Amino acid sequence: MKNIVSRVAAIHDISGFGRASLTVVIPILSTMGFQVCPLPTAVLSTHTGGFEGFKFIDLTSHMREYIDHWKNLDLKFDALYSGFLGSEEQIEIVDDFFHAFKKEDQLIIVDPVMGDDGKRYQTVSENMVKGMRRLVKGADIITPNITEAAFLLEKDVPKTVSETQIKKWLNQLCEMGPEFSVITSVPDGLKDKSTSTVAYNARDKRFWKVTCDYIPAHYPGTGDMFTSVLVGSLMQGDSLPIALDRAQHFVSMAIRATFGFEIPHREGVLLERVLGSLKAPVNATSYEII
Ligand code: PXL
Repeated sequence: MKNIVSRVAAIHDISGFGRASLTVVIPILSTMGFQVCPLPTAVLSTHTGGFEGFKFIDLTSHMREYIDHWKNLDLKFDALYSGFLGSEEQIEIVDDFFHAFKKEDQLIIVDPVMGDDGKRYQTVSENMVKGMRRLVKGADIITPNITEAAFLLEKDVPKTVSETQIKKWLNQLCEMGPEFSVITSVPDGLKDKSTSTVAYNARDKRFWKVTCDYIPAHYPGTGDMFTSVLVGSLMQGDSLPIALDRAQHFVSMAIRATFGFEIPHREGVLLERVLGSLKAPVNATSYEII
């Protein structure tokens, strides 16, 4: 039987403080009308971006039994969506999960969470980066930021990048397996006051770009917010450029809602202030074809 409310398996960590991973994935996708079923990869007291001394509970040794229970229940998911993984061994576990739960008319999204600003996150090893290159092969959509795209393609992280170069990267990412590749936080070579999100649909060979004014602030968790809105929007039936537009504008609005306050950046953006806007009809259309 078809799921009455479409269902997403969300393979991410849960960080108790700091608005990242499951604490943003669940509210966003629930608000957009989907049932979120978490498959937690790790439990942390806080995310790792800007906090020291956090408690990190790796759930690797429990995941296969957790998944076996879902297999026994014969659960069906309309989307499989992975993000932050807790260990190198989880690459194989998640890949096996994708194969076991694959079905027709389903989206598989891998957000290859590994780092930002040219650096790996504290818990991400070089072998996890190698593993992520394997995991993305089985995805329909991947959403690295510019640092993660460079890691996947084994390139240096660029300070600026031309349109020709970024199109080449998007193409190379799709050659690894996915049909859609998206790169976020792309520094604009011409206008140093803006960053863009770019995307490529390998089926119809079209490139898209959404540009936003640069706000001089970096908040952890905004990548998880971006991909969650993108997933929700595609599941609602939007096209790739509209989904890109909605996701980028939602994150920009969340950053703007936060930036005027003196809140430590590591606490993340004020998601609760902007969540309701996801219920509004689609009205953002600033994407360009490149
Ligand atoms: O937002 C990505 C993310 C997810 N999970 C954990 C993190 C981060 C980024 O810092 O530390 C635990």
